[in-house]
Amino acid sequence: MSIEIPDGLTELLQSFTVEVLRNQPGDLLDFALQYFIQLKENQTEAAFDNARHSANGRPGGGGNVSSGRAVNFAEEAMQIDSENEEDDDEEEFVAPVINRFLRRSSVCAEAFNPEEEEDKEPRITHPKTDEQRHRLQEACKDILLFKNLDPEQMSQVLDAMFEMPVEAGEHIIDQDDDGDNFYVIERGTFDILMKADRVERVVGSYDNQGSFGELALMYNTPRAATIIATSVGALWCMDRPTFRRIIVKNNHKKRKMYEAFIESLPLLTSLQVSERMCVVDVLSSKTYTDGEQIIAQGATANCFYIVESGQVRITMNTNKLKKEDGEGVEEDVEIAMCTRGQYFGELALVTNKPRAASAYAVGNVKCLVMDVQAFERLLGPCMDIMKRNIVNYDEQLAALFGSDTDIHNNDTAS
Ligand code: 1OR
Ligand code: 1OR
Repeated sequence: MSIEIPDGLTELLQSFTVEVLRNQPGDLLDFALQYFIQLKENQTEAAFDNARHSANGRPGGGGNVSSGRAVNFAEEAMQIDSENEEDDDEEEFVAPVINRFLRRSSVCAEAFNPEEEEDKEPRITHPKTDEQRHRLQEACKDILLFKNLDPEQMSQVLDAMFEMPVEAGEHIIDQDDDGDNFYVIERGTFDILMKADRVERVVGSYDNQGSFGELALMYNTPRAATIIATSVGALWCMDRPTFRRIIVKNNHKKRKMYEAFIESLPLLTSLQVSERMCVVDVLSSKTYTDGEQIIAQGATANCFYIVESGQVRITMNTNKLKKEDGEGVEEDVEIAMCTRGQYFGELALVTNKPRAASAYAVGNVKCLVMDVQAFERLLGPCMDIMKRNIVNYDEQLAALFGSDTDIHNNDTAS
């Protein structure tokens, strides 16, 4: 006699088992009861949501709830733990439904006071398969805003994030809207558009990496730009309460930690104090060991660096510059040494060219790193100082290799 396994049973039990293992509930029966009630409620909510999205012409975001498969219910499910991480509160598992596409109607009136906001909001978890978690970790590994988080905070961030497939042409963010989510790009290309004098134009783009949507959440301001997908892609989203509870709180600490250092930087003297604090918000600290390459000559540039501690050796491959008589040994020549408070990696961002030189750590090095979008948004007033230095590079380069050498046209991308 053959017994037919109902469609979805395996996935349903698998998802439930994963949740039991993750939550380690004291009362298994009670947990099961709440879990399955929650799944049922999620199914209803998500079906409603899908209907709403298709009415809006927006894709349903991958939640194929109408198929009735348990695995999809589990993807939709969200849990909110109660406040204290160390408490034995897993027994009190509550899993109210939060619609992951729900947009907050108004957030701009809220004050910036992360200490007051501390842990008021319940903790949010979106269950994920191992495969999803792996993809999420890959997408997040170079996100600067996450670099300063401790392992516990990072784990909460990963728990809270949820996946959102996107279509080409889809508006992820519209300028002037209120901020709901922060987005990390897993794949896909996106344009950044800004309105000036009622004319909207593309001011930048993201190519399969990076993140956006942090500003409205950090500063309780309307969205500063429009972000449109220019290909099919996938995003990971973090809800506003989690972003504020973890990232904004962390920024508050960062400001205290770096205030004096940032004030001391000659490069930033043209910025107002509040602007300098905004610079701190987007900087993250990266460490390098002796000999580690920080920048590769010829590579595409997407970051700017300030040395926090240690020394950074800048080298130039002379054969790459003097290609016509480039026979003989490839030679890396040291052209500069950067120490605490000095910056590097600005040239390629200013000229929009590949990296003109390489950078290596000498001993243990700590650098503050900023991405290209933040560099363009915040360091405009510092451009005069940077350009003066770039003229110096040109002069030194001409003195060393002849006046026809041009670091702005370094087309040695490897
Ligand atoms: P948000 O929450 O304001 C729009 O929503 C997002 O676009 C914003 O967060 C940033 O993450 C992202 N100026 C403002 N926002 C930018 C910019 C930008 N680039 C990306 N975003 N730029 C200044 C242009 C004068 C830099 C353009 C390359
Ligand atoms: P980047 O984005 O091109 C390499 O990445 C960085 O090395 C570059 O920005 C500068 O920040 C830094 N010429 C070119 N780049 C230099 C130089 C330099 N010094 C530091 N960098 N010269 C040395 C001048 C003392 C002239 C070459 C002889």
